[in-house]
Amino acid sequence: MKKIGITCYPTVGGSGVIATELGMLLAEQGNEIHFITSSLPFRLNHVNPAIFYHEVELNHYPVFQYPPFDLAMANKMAEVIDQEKLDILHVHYAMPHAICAILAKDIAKHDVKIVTTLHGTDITVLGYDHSLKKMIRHGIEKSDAVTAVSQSLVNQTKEMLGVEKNIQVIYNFVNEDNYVKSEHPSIKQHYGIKEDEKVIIHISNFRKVKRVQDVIYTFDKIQQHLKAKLVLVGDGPEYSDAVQLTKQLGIQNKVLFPGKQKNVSDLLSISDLKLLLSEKESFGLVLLEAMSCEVPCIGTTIGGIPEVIDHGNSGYLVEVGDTQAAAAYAINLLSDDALLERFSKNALDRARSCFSSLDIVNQYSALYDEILKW
Ligand code: GMT
Repeated sequence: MKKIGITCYPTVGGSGVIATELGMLLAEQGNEIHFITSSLPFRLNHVNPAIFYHEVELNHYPVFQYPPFDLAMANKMAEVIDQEKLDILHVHYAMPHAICAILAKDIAKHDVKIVTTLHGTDITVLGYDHSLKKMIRHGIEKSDAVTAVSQSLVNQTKEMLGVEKNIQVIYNFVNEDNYVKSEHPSIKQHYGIKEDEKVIIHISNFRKVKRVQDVIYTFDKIQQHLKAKLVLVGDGPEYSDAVQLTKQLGIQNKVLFPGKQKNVSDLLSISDLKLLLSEKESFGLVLLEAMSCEVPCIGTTIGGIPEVIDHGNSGYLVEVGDTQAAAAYAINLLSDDALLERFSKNALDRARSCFSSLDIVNQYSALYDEILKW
């Protein structure tokens, strides 16, 4: 049994989901898990006596222009390391969590090993703010072990930061009990989707990098050839422009905006195809969620997406911005029932065989065991 601290962004987002699901699975395997976060991780829905939650509280002192959240986080980490005698502190993101963990390790009396998982946004941040380069590099180099969610992210990190450190690829996973295709005839009815209409789905936080407009342009071309509805799940900065574009194209009656949803597997279960046409994506957890629910995907050739989608077998890859190619693949797939069925089955097989939660959790456990020997 190991005592493992986990820090992540607890709000909706792939990295928070992975960190939380990992914690819950490690607890099921007999470890003691201590989440150290600013609020309760949104996926933390299991009652398990081996799971603890330590909230980072922030006091507002009038002397500080900006509340020192990262220092409060480091302080809480140090407290938990000493009180609980943590073996491992596993942080998600170098910035700021690895930096907080390194500071906490310096402060704490009890020795702890730091594992940092990179999810991609550290590298995206660098694109905007190069002054943070040394800080991110420090977080990576001072961690006892570093993992990244795709080989592409390893290459990008090494290229942009010039780090020598070994970075191990440990892919993302989904909880197979939650992401499974189920029969929901009534959902289609509730959303006004007819039986003979194909359902195309996109799920994201509507940030610019997700290129939601490309999804809409692709759908516009698809719906000119076959009966279909587009379900755009999520919310974020590009939401209003996305709504506007559907009106401009005159397809607003064919596009649904259900907003943020908790049970996306129910919506995936009524979907025939998933589109993720981002310009940056270190992995694309939503693709794996779709594949696990037997939904083939069309994604862009960037970042880790080609490591998830097996082009021509479980989905297709297109260049960023090539909505023509995305629509052509979609029309071909959605017009051929036998092909669609084969792709759906292949998507599920790939999700279960290449990204099995048990395999991934075992890879993290093996890494913890290895660094604890040092
Ligand atoms: O993509 C986002 O906006 C959210 C971000 C996050 O922190 O969850 O996603 C990143 O981590 C996910 C989990 O590893 C990956 O599936 C996403 O591809 C990655 N996003 C980017 O690289 C842009």
